[in-house]
Amino acid sequence: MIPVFGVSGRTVAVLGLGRSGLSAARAIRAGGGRAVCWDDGAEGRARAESEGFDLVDLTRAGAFEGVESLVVSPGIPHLYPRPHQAVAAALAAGVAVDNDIGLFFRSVGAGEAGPPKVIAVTGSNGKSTTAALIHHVLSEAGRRVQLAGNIGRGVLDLDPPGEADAVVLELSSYQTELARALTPDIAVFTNLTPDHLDRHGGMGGYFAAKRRLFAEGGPDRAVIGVDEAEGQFLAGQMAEGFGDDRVIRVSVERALPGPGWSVVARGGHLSEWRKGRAVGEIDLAGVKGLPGSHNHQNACAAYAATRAMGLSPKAIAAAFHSFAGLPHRSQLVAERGGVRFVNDSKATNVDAAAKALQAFDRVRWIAGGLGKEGGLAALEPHLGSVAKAYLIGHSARDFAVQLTSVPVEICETMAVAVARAAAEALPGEVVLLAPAAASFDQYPDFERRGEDFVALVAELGP
Ligand code: UMA
Repeated sequence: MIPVFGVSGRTVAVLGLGRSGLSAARAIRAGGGRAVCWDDGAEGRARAESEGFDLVDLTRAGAFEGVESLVVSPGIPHLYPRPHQAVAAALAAGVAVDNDIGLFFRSVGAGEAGPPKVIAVTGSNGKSTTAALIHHVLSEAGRRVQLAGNIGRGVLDLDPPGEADAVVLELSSYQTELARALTPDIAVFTNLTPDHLDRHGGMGGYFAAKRRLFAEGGPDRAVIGVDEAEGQFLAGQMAEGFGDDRVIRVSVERALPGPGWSVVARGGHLSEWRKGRAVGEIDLAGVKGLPGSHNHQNACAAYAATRAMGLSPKAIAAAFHSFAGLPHRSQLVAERGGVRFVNDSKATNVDAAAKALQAFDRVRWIAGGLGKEGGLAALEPHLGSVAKAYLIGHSARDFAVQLTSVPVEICETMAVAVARAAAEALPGEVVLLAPAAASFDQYPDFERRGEDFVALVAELGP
């Protein structure tokens, strides 16, 4: 655990007692502070109480008297669509609102061990795979490295790192928006497509939240996907000129001419360019853990970040080949009678689902859940590979109305969808779970949804 710096003898309120909140409370206590905790759910409160933390209902009048700051969990709205009642009370009382990421950056390296190299990854899609891949490449190269953040481990839960160590953080827009300190050495922006718009007051707010990772005086090195206008804009703002080595541009759509530093993947071939010359390359076609063009974008970003850490193209290529991929992201879970079953439960939005669909030639597509703002219109150009859609969850009927160009069947549950898709799939086809929707109508999270798919596929037998 990383003890929080600067809280000794002070009281800090913690709202939300899940993975990030509880680890923050423990780290505040380890730093000599008093954590007063609250969670709207009885389970969260019980967890904190069993560890001896004081519970204070932060929504009650006067709850912030004597409180230095409020640490808020990422799943709790701090501004849009409206601040949680406790956050609103803290803001009204002039109490600083922060999160575990802000506490991490203020505390890491504050002790004698010195600051580690911190690589922070954000973006709409691919940030988990990119962060995990950077972690894998660095550890294969013999570096001492830890991984945390949105990927599932609270950042304050890490072992205190020293100067020779590296830390890789996956950061969501919820986390970057709220953190009061945000100072990575290397910052990575994979891509930007609409997501979480209700939490950011629209697309501008969403981009602004992600951009905070690249604020002035920010990272030594910025790795930026430039296949959308926002990435191009950000790269343009970060670079002094086109040849500025502080920015590494990444694309999977086009060559990037000019004297700058760039990493490009086209036709399954990754190449690194500096001062107009190719200085490194990797054939991605044979890298099993990273199928499809969306994974090639992740590979480019991870390549750029680890090159910026001083690794050779050869070492990076060798590590790519031993990367197994992440659960719930283009995860091949079974092959049965020539039919492959692929779990991409993490495809919670339309863009991620489009990328998953494009990675295969002929797909029995399981989709649905809690559909997001904007509908499925953006998926239309990517439905060519879909033999049939098997629709589940709250949005099943709504998705059926929107999907006019492919055969559909309303299955309601995952069990029915898996059984129907498996029964109809022909050899060479892929049964793909890529919901294009959140999971919360039927599952606690996308992980549980993916696990259900995997278990149902296993029940199909050999
Ligand atoms: N809670 C309240 N009031 C509310 C809402 C929630 O008290 O109005 C309480 C819940 O009762 C619960 C706690 O808050 O006890 C949960 O907090 P949380 O939702 O922030 O979840 P954590 O367990 O702290 O996990 C968070 C991230 N969750 C979210 O961003 C929603 C995890 O990302 C992250 O792995 C973890 O911190 C460690 O850093 C998950 C996620 O879904 C994977 N991320 C989103 C995504 O990837 O799309 C952004």
